[in-house]
Amino acid sequence: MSTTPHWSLKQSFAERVESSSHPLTSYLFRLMEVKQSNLCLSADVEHARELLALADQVGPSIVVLKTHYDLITGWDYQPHTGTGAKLAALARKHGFLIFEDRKFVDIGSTVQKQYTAGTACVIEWAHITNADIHAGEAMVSAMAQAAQKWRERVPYEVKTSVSVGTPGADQFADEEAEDRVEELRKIVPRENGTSREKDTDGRKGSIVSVTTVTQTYEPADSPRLAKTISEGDETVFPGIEEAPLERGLLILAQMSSKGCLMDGKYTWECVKAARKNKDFVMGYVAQQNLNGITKQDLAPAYDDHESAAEEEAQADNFIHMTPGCKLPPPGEEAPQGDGLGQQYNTPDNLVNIKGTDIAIVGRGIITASDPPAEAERYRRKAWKAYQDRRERLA
Ligand code: 6AU
Repeated sequence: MSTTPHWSLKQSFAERVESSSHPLTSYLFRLMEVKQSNLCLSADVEHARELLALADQVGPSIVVLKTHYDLITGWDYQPHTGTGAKLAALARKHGFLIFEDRKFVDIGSTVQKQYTAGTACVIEWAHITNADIHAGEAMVSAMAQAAQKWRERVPYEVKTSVSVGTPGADQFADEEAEDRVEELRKIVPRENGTSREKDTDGRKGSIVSVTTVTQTYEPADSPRLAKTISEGDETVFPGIEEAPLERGLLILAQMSSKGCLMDGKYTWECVKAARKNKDFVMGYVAQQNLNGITKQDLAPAYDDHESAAEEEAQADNFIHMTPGCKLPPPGEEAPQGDGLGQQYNTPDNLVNIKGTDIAIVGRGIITASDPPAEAERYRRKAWKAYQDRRERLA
């Protein structure tokens, strides 16, 4: 391993804004500077109500809120008024990004659907998600492709109402109505936010069977949509503009759990996949900094017949988010594991010594008697670790 620390380890988050190849990473670095925070809350609570209350309380201290939607009871899947939309409103209010820790892993075609459709429609409300790439690099490019398609569609969304004729929309079986909406989506404007078949006021009628269906194109980020959210959070965090609509992926390159089977060869494949998909991959969930890393560092005996990725190592500016983070109890030096395989490190060890950027903390904050105060304590510790790293490597 090279003894010279990679340039990205020495730079401030502000300095890394410019050289980021992903708009969401640039935004996140700026947000981190504005809030003086490199803390992510892992909001693994039982009920959706608890999740929203926690996000509102802890929001000021964090830059990322991480969810596992599938462990939350009472998750409301409604796209404009459900839990995802409410979280998005809180994210705008407090200035944080939402990271759904879905750990996608499957063939490309399946992950595309899991990411952009289905009950949860993760892409609609989560700025960031992650993938375990044991299925191979193709799933990363498949997800990138799906995100790109979604991004092209998102400035305008279709609202469908039946205005003339019978039967009315409420008489369609749900599935039939969905099919009709899908049909209509095919003629929805894709490029530059303009309709392919030009219309005058954004409304267009088309005949479907005996029914006239009217589409209204409405910006997905319209404040009107936010008003349907009961948190009443049309307010926007004043320190920075709203997050860009681009979506980003973190590759799960290393895990914090005891006995994890992700070896150096796997991590090296993650590094190659990240370098190949810079437009979509923001960085890693990892236990160490991987910027500038080579095959020699990770898996010297592995013959992968590819050296191209190594040549790009110098340009790396990926962001690293690290779970398995906890402060030790008073009077103790090191945090203990959870008895279920989770291994913990302090923010100082992760951010200062191992060179990662964002500390992900779950139970360390959630189970505290005063979660907002504890989140502030973690924010200060993780930020100090980042400052100490810069000082140490200057
Ligand atoms: O702080 P904790 O231990 O309460 O929570 C850690 C959170 C959990 C895990 O599912 C997740 O971080 N996690 C991950 C992620 C983020 O992908 C990877 C890993 O290696 N270890 C880990 O704990 O929500």
